[in-house]
Amino acid sequence: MRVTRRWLGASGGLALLALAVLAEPVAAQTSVNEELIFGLNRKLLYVAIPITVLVEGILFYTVYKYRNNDDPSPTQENRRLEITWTVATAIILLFVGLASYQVLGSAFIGGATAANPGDAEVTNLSEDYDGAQAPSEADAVEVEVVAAKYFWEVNYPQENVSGEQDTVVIPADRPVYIHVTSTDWLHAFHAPDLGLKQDAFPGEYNTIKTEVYEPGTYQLYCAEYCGVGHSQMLGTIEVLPGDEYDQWIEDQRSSGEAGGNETAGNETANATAGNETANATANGTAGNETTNATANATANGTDANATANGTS
Ligand SMILES: [Cu+2]
Repeated sequence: MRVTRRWLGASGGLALLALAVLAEPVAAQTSVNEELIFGLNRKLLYVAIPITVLVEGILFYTVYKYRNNDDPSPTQENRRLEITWTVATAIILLFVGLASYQVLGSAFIGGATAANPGDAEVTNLSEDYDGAQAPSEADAVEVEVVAAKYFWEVNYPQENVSGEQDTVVIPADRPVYIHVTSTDWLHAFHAPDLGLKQDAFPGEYNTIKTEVYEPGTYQLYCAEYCGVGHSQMLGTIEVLPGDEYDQWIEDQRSSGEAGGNETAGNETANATAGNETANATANGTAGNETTNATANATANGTDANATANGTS
């Protein structure tokens, strides 16, 4: 009776496992990173499932077959069996090692350094830190993401576009290098749908490389507990088709040069300042009126940005 129940439990478990694997939709790959990570996951599952089935099968067969054996004797040495399981295990581990190495050694997963150890300088970043990896491709796009409590500042160092907040705009089908850093303490840049994750350390840059296939909007999270505002430290990654991205960058640049850009209810202003750094945040609620104003200004004799949102 007990054995029957175990059999039922076991076959139920295996059926669930098989269902989980089969039911997993073969979703369209969103990025190279995601493709590599889930490709490895699938490869390893193809190895793990037969092993699980084999081991559990032998286990339950043995339990059932010897259920009435009141006088068990230990197994005698079986050299052939020992050699078989040693060799089989070695082959499996070799496969797992090689498959993982292929993915971890890729610039998209192991860091841009892995495939591009050159020391080409990344210029025009907002902080004077080491660690940023320069692209090896001519058409690559570079984005600087500076984490701070509790928002993401996004700059485009090669385009002289800076001060975007919480929205990372990148083109599809082009290599993108994201230089991640922090101004206060630990944060982590995490976009699970794109297979992107990188720590944001104060004092250094970490570069992640990606190439996204699917234009769209993806959620960006902070994946390192950083304080009371951590759960609100969200952003989005807008992936635009290549030509739309070029147009967008062009718009940002010209609005920056014009010194101002206005939309109803939203105001963005860029000013030029001498040698100063200023941060101001003001929130006010009065009667039926809510006003949020955030101003960030960083200037090395270059520029200052102010963003103001008002709803009334
Ligand atoms: Cu955080």
